[in-house]
Amino acid sequence: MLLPFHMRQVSALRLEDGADGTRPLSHSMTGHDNHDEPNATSAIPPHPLGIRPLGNKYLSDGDDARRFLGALQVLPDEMLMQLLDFLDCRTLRLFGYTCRFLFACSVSDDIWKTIFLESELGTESSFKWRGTWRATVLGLSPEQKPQIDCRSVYSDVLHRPFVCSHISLRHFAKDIPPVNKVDRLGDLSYNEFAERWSKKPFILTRCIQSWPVTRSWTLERLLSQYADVVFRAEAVDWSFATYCQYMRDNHDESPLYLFDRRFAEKMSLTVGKGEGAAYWKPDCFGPDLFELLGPERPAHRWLIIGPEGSGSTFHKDPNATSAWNAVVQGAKYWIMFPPLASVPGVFVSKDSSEVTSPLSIAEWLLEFHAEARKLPECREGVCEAGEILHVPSGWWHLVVNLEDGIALTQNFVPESHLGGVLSFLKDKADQVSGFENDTCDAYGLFVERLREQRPALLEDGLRQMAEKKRRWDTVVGDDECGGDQPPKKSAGFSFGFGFGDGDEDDDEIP
Ligand SMILES: O=C(O)CCC(=O)C(=O)O
Ligand SMILES: [Fe+2]
Repeated sequence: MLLPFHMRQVSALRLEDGADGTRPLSHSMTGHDNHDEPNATSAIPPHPLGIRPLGNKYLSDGDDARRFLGALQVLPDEMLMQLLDFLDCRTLRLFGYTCRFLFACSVSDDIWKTIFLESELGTESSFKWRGTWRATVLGLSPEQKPQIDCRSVYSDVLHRPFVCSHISLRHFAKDIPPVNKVDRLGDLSYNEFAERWSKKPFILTRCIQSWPVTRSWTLERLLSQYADVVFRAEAVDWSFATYCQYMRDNHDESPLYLFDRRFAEKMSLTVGKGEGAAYWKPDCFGPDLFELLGPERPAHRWLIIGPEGSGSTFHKDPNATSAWNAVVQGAKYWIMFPPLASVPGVFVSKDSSEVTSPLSIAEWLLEFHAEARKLPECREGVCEAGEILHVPSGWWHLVVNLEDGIALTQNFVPESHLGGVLSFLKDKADQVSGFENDTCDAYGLFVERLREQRPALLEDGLRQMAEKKRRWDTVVGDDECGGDQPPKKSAGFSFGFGFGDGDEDDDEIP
């Protein structure tokens, strides 16, 4: 995964009804909703401490807790929170006891997550998860929740994460405009894939039913079989039992996502057709050219488990690979854009090595989903349990779990994308990822293996690569070519987005 550099979008919330702040938000923050329709924010409960969005302050004639901050009043809320990030656990608690506003800041669970990760607990794989990072660090029981009345605290910075962790994500997966819908097919042959589909996203509804895991894996069964197996979930390595406790009882805006690439070894699974196999790669995607690298291939398969609301923020998959993602339990909403599209709310550095997007999936959905789905390049779909989705090389995607779920994913290099992968390995060597540390020339290694085992294909790939470069140079002129930012469309610009029969060239640009 290409990890984005996150940037929190802080925008003012609209005024909330109800002077006591105990009523749920009654209207959307996006301003696009019909007031009679339930929307993403209509079921949000009142904040447990009574914290309210900033806009409420201007209609209130009651207390304003911010006035008791003393000299710290000059600092905006964002900066106060950053300041608190520097405090250790004890100082943070003491600071929180000095006034109501700082108390509200000091119980923010994001700060406690950092404290957890930096403490000894952060390196343990099994411990008691207590519903919040703060309760877990401090060993608090459910009755020991913070109880201070914070109804005089008005702050978007403090209220917004609460909104984001309670919005209805299903709302965003509904009413997909027909032109946006990702194609849904039964199954495909390799020839059909190679000829028509390798550059398009699609969902196969009858492809993975024969996998043993499709019939046998549920979260409960995995828990009974693998409770003590330690899996990677972002920055932590937790036993599956611990992760399940977390998954069932957390209020994080971006829940920790279990994403483990050594799962087959850890669970003693056999992958690939044969006696006792748990699952195998579907035939339709054909040969995976990175298999020529044998044990030197970069990381390519992952077990993905997460609660409702977890998922992946906008990214392109590593090394210009394509991918498939099979849902074993749950359902995932996908929103995708072709390689050259500008995705609303996602900013890419000139060489595309850095991606800046809103901190959380919920925040992107609230701020940008309505605008994004109006774009002609947008593709959306829900991949249900028993279905598998194809992500073509270079496509942007954001994925969110609509239910607690299990998925298996694999990245691969189909013959039709060989030129794009070779270009990436050669021209973006600094962005190549997933190889063992001692592979410093991934391009050289891949070319060598292709030359030994598939020489004709290598010639083809090198031709594709040279042709791409020639066309790119013609369109942008030699010195303008700094990365793969889409060129400004001009009369002479001729790259398609690949919505025809799939043979337009919308690959990564050299
Ligand atoms: O299931 C998901 O969250 C999507 C995973 C993904 O996009 C990836 O592995 O690159
Ligand atoms: Fe991905």
